[in-house]
Amino acid sequence: MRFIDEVRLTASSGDGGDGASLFRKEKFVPRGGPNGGDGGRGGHIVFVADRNLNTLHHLRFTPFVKAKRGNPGGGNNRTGRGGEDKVIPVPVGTTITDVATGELITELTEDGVEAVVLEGGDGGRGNARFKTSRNRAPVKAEPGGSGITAELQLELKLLADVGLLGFPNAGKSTLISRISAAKPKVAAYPFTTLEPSLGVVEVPGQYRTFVVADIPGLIEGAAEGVGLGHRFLRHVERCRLLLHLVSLDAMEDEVHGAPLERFDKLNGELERYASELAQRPQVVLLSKCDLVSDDTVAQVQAAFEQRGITVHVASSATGVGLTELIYAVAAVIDAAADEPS
Ligand SMILES: Nc1nc2c(ncn2[C@@H]2O[C@H](COP(=O)(O)OP(=O)(O)OP(=O)(O)O)[C@@H](O)[C@H]2O)c(=O)[nH]1
Ligand SMILES: [Mg+2]
Repeated sequence: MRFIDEVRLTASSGDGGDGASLFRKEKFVPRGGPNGGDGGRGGHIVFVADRNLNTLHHLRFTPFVKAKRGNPGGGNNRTGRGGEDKVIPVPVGTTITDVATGELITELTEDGVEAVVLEGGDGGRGNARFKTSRNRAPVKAEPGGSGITAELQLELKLLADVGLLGFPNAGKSTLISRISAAKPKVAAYPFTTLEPSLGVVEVPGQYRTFVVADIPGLIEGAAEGVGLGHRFLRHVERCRLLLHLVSLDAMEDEVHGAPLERFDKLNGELERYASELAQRPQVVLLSKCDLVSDDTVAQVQAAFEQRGITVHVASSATGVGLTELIYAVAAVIDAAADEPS
C-alpha cells in the first residue's frame, strides 16, 4: 500500500564570498605586500531527519529555501565568514530526489541524521594567495564560487497513526473529510469506500499532526467474507489506535442493532481477524449526533459508560464535538507512544 506525502521545493545553496584584493598600507613602506583574505564558503542546504515530525505538511507553503552567501575576504588576510547553512527538518524516512535528473539524492532513514544536499559555493581566494617570487604584488583575487539551485522532490511514505473503524455508513469518510484535507467519496449507501485512504489531521494550537486511515466498513460475518470481508484490516494493523465510529442514526438500529450491540459485533469481527488488533486502544465516537435528541445521546452514552467505556459525541454535519475529538485522539496517541513496546 502506498500513501505518499510529497512536496516540491526549489533550493539554493549560498554563493561563496569573493576573495579580497588588498595591500598592506604602512607608513614609510611604499608598497606593502598583498594581504587580501579568502572569501567565506556559501551556506549548504542541509536536511535533517527529525522523529518528532511525521508528515511534510510544514513545508507545504515553502516553495523556496535559500542558504546565506559567504562574506568576502578582508584585509590582513582575514577570511570572510561562511554563509549560514539552511537546515530543514523532515520526518525520518523522507527521500529527496533531484527533479531535473530524477536521481535519488538521499533517504533520511535515522533520527538526527543530516544530509548536505546542495553544497555552498567555495570562497574565492584572496590576492595574498597569488604571491610568488616573480609576482610579489598580485592584484588578482578570485570571485566566490556560485551556489547551486535545484528543484527537489521530497517524499514520505505515510503510516497511519489512527485507523477508522465502523459499520458502513457510520460516517467515517465524512469525518476524515471534515478533520483533514482528504476528500474521500461520501454517499448515503453502504460500502461507499472500497479502497483505504489517508488524511493528515492538524491538532489546533499544537503544531503537530496525526494521520488517519479511512477504510471500508465492516459488518458482522466479515470474517466469513460478508460485505467486503475483513482483509482490508491489514491497513490498520500498524495503527497505534482505532477510532471506532458508532452511528446514532436510528435507521442503523433497525439494520444492525442498537449502538452498543453494533459496537460489540464489530469488535467481535476484529477479534476474529486478529486478537492483537482487538487489544489496540480505541477511541469510541458516537457519530451523527445531529440526527437524534440530546436525550437519546445521553441514553446511548449511559449504556456505554455502564460498561466502563468512555465515548465521545460528534457530528460531521454541524461540526460539534470535532475539535474535542481531535484533542482526545492526540492524547491517546501520546499515551500509546509512552508505553514500553
Ligand atoms: N446527518 C448527518 N449525516 C452524516 C454525518 N456524517 C455522515 N453523514 C452521512 O452519512 C452517509 C454515509 O457517510 P460516509 O462518510 O460515506 O460513511 P462511511 O462510514 O464512510 O461509509 P462506507 O464507506 O460505506 O463504509 C452520507 O450520506 C453522509 O452525508 C453526520 O454527522 N450527520
Ligand atoms: Mg467511507
